[in-house]
Amino acid sequence: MEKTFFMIKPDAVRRGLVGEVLSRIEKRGFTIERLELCQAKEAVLREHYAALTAEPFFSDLMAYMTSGPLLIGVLAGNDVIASWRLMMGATKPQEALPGTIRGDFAQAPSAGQSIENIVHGSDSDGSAAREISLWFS
Ligand code: IDP
Ligand code: MG
Repeated sequence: MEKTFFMIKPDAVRRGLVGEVLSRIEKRGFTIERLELCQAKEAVLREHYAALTAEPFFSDLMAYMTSGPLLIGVLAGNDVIASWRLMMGATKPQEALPGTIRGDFAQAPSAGQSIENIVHGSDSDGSAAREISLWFS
């Protein structure tokens, strides 16, 4: 069974959207294999987002992801990596379709703010394996 790593980001926890997101996962029929509330450590986040360290928004991203507790977890199911990405919607909330999590619960940031977009999901087999072992080692 395919697995993916997912997060319910600090904005979602702060806004009381944890139940809503988990409910969508359950209704879709994916298995929640692991789930943990934590405060993300900066070193782990740097590793997680290693491909983005040169981006101009990287420090805003770190501030966002450490702004409060978040949930980390593992989902299992057929084609769960791509399916969960579709459920999440596009990275930029203004491009995320209604019906997706980001399209229903997030909006474009104000100028100079980070994109707060509720959820994370691994983007490939390789990322899923890497992220699961990084966060649950
Ligand atoms: P993803 O979360 O849809 O996989 P990535 O490109 O991997 O998108 O970016 C990781 C996270 O970094 C995004 O979810 C978002 O929170 C933040 N981010 C991505 N691009 C931008 C940007 O252009 N400005 C501000 N934050 C961004
Ligand atoms: Mg990504």
